[in-house]
Amino acid sequence: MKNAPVLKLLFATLAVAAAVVASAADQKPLKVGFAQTGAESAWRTANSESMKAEAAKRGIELKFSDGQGKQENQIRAVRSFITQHVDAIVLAPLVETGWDPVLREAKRAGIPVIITDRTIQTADESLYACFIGSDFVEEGTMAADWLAKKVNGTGRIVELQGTPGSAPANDRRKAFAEGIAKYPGLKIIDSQSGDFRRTGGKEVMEAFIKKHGKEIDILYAHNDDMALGAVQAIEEAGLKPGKDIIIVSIDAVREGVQAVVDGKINCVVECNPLFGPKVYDTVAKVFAGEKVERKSFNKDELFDATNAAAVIASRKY
Ligand code: GYE
Repeated sequence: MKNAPVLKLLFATLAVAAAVVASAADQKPLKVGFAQTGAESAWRTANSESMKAEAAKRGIELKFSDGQGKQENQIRAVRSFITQHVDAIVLAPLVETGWDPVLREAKRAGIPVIITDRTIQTADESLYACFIGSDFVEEGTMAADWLAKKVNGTGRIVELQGTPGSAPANDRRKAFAEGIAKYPGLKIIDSQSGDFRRTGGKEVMEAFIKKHGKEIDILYAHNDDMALGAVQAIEEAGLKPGKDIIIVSIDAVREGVQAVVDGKINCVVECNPLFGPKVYDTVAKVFAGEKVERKSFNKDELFDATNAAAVIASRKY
């Protein structure tokens, strides 16, 4: 056929053009909806910042929703992400239960959901793609082991719990209780929620001091914000935090580590909130249909009087 070379050239040109169009479509920025719990703590602020900054860096179109500490707000946000046809939904679930109906809606719409920060309980594990966060059980165990050593296995403990029904409050409570159970001299004499907030920690600690006075030897707080609020309450009661009352908490936000340096908190177990990069790497993989790890946990450390001063300058949150 006389025209064959011309046709060949034409097809080749068309193929190149099609490839260019396809790759332009590939480069369309990913649209991601992130349903955040709220802004209850320094940890949360750092987590939101990491998610926003990393999205901006990667040219991801991020729809950010602050749930203001209410599950119904987060459910509403997920629904609105579905109607906006986002490519993926990232959910930091306030509490562990009650997500199945809205996750089913996302699944029906073909939108993958990545659970971050806090785990959920579900009857159907296929409702979310994967989990990225910290191991709260490990954190509670680390706090208990450190404490038992510090106080030689004896002391009366008050506990400031996080948000009721949340995975970190549930896991940190249970793991700590199991950790100290080996020491008959360690007893939890009171335990209340301060909702992961500094004001909550201060108020509940004031009530603990009123009720138990000098009986309190130890405070275990599920996060630094509550511990820092409690430090204030302890000082206002004329006692010395870190000496009269031994304090162990979780997160290792900069102010928490600084309090360890200052001797007002004795130990902070780390819970790293800076997982924006890991979340978007995972979103991209899920979107491309690649296999991802079902549950992936950040590596966390522990800071006390022996190492806090050495790390304070390099803390990133
Ligand atoms: O420890 C606390 C925050 O879910 C791990 O929530 C997070 C916890 C964190 O408010 O400070």
